[in-house]
Amino acid sequence: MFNVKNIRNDFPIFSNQADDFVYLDSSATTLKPKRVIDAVTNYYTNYSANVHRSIYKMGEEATAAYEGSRKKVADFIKAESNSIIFTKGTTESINLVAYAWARKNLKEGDEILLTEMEHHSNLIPWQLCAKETGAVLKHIPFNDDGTLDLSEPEKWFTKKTKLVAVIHQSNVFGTINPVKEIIKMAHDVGALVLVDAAQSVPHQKVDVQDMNCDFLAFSGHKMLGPTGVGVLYGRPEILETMDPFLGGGEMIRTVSFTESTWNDIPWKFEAGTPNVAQAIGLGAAIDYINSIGLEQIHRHEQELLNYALTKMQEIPELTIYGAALVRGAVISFNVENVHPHDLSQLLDNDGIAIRAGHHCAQPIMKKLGVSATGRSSFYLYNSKEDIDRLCESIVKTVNFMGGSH
Ligand code: C6P
Repeated sequence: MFNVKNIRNDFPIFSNQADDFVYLDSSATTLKPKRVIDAVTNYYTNYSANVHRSIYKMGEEATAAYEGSRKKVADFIKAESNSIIFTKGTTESINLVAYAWARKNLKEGDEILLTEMEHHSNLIPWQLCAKETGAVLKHIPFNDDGTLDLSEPEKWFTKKTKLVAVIHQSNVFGTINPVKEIIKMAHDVGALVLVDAAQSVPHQKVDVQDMNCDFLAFSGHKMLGPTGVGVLYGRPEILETMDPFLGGGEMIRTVSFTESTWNDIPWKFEAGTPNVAQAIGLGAAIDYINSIGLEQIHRHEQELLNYALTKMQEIPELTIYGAALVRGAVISFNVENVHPHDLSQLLDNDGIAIRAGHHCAQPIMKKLGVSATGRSSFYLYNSKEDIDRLCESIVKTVNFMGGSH
């Protein structure tokens, strides 16, 4: 039985905030269960050695825990361990591909295909890369309901398309894009595909074999893990052909003053002392998610999403952006005549944390004709009562601002 009350007991932050604290900003970052905090503390308290180089018991313990986490991540997305690179987060994972794969493989006139609903971290690396290589950027548009307009695939997937980089679940609309279909269309024209899975891996089963993507990027801190750790999955045969991203210790096999040779994948891409504690914490986060069950978490979130959509639609002054049928538990909205920053502040007075802003997706805001939106996002520790509190507080704000209620 999925029991939110028990789950909340696993998150120390609920004891340290006010009793009526409601956290609805898990798309930005999630709260951390005690198990993750303990795993990080345990590493620093009991075996805080460097990895891959310390030939003593404590060092071997640290290496085993670090590499053990890699295996947990690999199993979580149905990949092989050598295809899992630890990075700082989704942003660094995408930049790694833009530097270590794209700059080597793209030339003038090649096309990088993105969508209009990308997060800045899946836009800027490609803008920088296009400037340097002469590659051309194209963007699949989104419809009014926040779904991708894939009605004219031949317009987007051409012989010139060399890389498709697409968001799996929108951090603004919640839309879950048909990535399998997109990957098939990309592969049919010989392009590789990077999936930005920052908002999907924490909330639904992602199987890279079944999806058949070439790269997949996500962040530990959005899936109950520590900040400062993320993942790049890369198809091993592609990773083998790539040059390193960063140079330094541990990513080499031999070094002279003029020449070096590289370590095996994935270590070729992990220069210097890695984020050992954070990676170990991410392993603990995956253990925790598995102990609850990702499918159960997903079902709970979908229930919350449907409940929230129904309740929020009852508030006439509220506009919801995005109406995809297949979507995750995130809702962006605006309240008539209330700036989202003011709304967020007023909700905060009632102990409710939502995000307000452009959500690192300014092109989406521009197309919607707004400067910002409010956004509430849900995870396993949220309840229907949280949503009731949100709606009550929104209505209170509307009344305070002179609305019709
Ligand atoms: N979105 C949000 O509130 P980092 O910062 O590297 O961990 O993740 C970047 C990122 C990439 N792609 C998507 C789809 C994302 O949602 C994010 C992070 C947060 O929506 C912070 S802006």
